Amino acid sequence: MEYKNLVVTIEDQIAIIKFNRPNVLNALNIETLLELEKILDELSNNDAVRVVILTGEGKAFVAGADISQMSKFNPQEARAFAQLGHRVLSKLENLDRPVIAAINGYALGGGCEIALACDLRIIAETAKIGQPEVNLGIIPGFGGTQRLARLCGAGVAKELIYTGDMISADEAYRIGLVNKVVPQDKLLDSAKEIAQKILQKGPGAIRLTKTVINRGLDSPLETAKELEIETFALCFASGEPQEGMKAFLEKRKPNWIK
Ligand code: DAK
Repeated sequence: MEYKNLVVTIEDQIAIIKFNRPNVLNALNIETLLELEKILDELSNNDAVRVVILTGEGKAFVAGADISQMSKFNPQEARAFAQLGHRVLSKLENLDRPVIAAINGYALGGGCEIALACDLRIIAETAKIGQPEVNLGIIPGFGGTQRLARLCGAGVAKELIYTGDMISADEAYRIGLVNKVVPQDKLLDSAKEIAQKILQKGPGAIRLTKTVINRGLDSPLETAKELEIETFALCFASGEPQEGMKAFLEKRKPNWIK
C-alpha cells in the first residue's frame, strides 16, 4: 500500500512507519493523521507483524501539528482535528503489539505526543523533544497533558509545558521521558534490536502485558490487581506458558504457537 506522507516497510515481523514530509519537518496535517490511522487499522489485522517502529525522515521525528493548516481552523474544524488526533493516538496506544518510537530528531508538540502514545521511546543523542504549544497560545491537544504527567509526573509535565522548552536527549532520559539515548547512526538498529528481543518472547504474553499495563494505569490499584490475576489465568488458556515452561525444563528454546 502506497502512502503520500508515510513510508511503510514490513520485514522480519517488524513494521517500520516513517513520517515523510521532511520539507515541513514531518508536521502533522489531517492527511498524515488519516494515513497513520489507515496503517494502524491494517496492522491490527495483520498477525504477521508483531512489533512496530515509528520514526521520521530527515531532521525531525515530527515537529508538531501542521501550523499552516491549524492557523486556518475555525472552531468546528479545530474540534474535528482534535477528535481525529485523539482517535488516531488511542489506536496507536492500544494497538495490541508493542510500538517503539525511534526519535531521530525534533519531536515537538504533537510529535512528542505521538512518542508518548508509543510503548517505548528511543532517542538519537542529537534529537530534541518538548511541548512548545504555549508559544502558540494553545495547550497540548493530543493527550500530552495527560500522558506526559502519567509518565514523568505532574511537576515535570507542568515545567515542560509551561516553559515550552525543547530539551536534549540526555535531559529527556534523565526525567524518564525516553528509555534510551543512542548515537544517531545507531538509532534504527537499536530499535530493531529491542524489537528482535521482544520477538523471541511469548507473543500472547507480550500482547496481554500491554493490555494489563495500559488498562491498569487507568484503573484503581485494586481493580488493576484483579485484572492482572485474571489475565495471568488467561495466559494458560493459550498453551503458551505450557510450551515456555516445558522448553525451560527441556533446556531448549520455546517453540511459540503462531
Ligand atoms: N508546522 C508547519 N510547518 C513547520 C512546522 C510545523 N509544526 N515546523 C516546521 N515547519 C516548517 C517551517 O515553516 C519551514 O518551512 P519553510 O520555511 O522551509 O517553508 C520548514 O518546516 C523547516 O523549518 P525551520 O526552517 O523552522 O527549521 P529550523 O531548523 O530553523 O527550526 C524548529 C526547527 C523545529 C525549531 C522550528 O521549525 C520550529 O520551532 N517549528 C515549530 C515547532 C512547534 O511549535 N511545534 C508545535 C506545534 S503545536 C490539537 C491537537 C494537537 C495540537 C494542537 C491542537 N487539537 C486537539 C486541536 C498540537 C499542536 C502542536 O503540535
